[in-house]
Amino acid sequence: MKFQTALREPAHTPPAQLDVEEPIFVTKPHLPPLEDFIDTLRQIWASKVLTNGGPLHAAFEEALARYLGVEHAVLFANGTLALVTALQALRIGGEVITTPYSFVATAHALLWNDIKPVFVDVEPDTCNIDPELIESAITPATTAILGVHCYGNPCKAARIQQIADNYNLRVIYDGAHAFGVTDVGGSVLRHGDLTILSFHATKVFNTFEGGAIICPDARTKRLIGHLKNFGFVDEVTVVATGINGKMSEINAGLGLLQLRDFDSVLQRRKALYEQYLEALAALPGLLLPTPEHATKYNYSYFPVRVTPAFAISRDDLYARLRRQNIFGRRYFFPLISEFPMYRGLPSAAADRLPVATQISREVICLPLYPDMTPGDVRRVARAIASARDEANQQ
Ligand code: T4K
Repeated sequence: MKFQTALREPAHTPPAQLDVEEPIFVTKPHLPPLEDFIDTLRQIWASKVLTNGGPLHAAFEEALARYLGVEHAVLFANGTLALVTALQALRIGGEVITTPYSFVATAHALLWNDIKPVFVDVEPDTCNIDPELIESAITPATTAILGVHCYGNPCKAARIQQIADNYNLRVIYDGAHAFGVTDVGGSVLRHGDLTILSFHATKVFNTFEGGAIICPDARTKRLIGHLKNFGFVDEVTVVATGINGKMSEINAGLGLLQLRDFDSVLQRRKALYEQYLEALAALPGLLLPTPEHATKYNYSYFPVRVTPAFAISRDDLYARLRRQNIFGRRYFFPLISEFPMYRGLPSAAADRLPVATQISREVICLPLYPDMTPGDVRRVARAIASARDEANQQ
């Protein structure tokens, strides 16, 4: 993805309506028809198998791997537990090189494992860890690189792997935003040693709460299976201090229905995304996303950057939109490196992270979800244009 500059100056934009309209939130989860889910609930009520690897769990795990085009998936209760467990499965310790531009769970998973995060800056076009800055952050304590496919934009995985191979490091990807994304060669989830997914309510693909680890071989899958189930191998054998990371039958049953709907969800997201690009193209100073690194993209977020060339600041625009009942989100502000448990780290200094700091001060993710209407997109675009016009007239 690259942020692109608008090329045209707009004609006069009519002011947004003054009467308060329905709220538009940054996202609204897709859900299958309730009757279909009630059928799933009937199955669960009949079987009384609620969790611990029941039939819906098995079916969803298999269907998921097939749909995503990966070797193996291991289901989890959420993406954070999946990431904590992925690090344990690879026995990662010491220092891990990662990005400050992500949801805080990315780095929290390191602290939960007593690992020291080392932040390196991101690339301006993808918002992902800049591979060319990784080498200078490597120390004798470095064990791994933790990349994030931010907003679903693929990391430069080949370059990252090359560096990891040179220094004998493991590579883990936080693919919480990257459900269904492909690059040249297939699913982006195939990269690295392990990749995690999140199926949280706010994600492109949700199971209310949920997550997964994508892994390349059956042996690792078995190990992760033990780690997410207290370390149990059988009734009397515990091989690790595992956690309870299991996904329940309700979440897995919902996942099966969501998989069935996902292609049409993507089509609707794509149409709205393209409508945004068209509607906002005429606003100079507003940088729009172009997801050009994915061969198939998932349209998970619509991040715009409000640069100094725009009439008002990001925070002013954010506040003005809120007054119009439009609730974009500043994903990701503050940077992870600015939170209290990270800001004392030498790698957290803002002058070492100039690109991430700037993007974080400029970004707003605009509302984008499959049930949004073209009228909603027009309303958001109109509100942005009139915020700018009003400021210009003041
Ligand atoms: N790595 C990355 C890169 C991530 O982005 C995340 C999660 C993780 C790891 C961890 O995965 P999980 O452990 O969560 O599986 C949200 C989510 O809570 C979080 O899952 C997500 N990233 C993060 C980017 O965003 P908030 O604080 O923005 O959520 P919230 O509750 O303010 O919701 C935003 C809007 O969504 C609401 O205004 C309305 C709508 N919404 C939300 C929920 C929860 C609904 O319509 N229904 C709902 O049930 O954090």
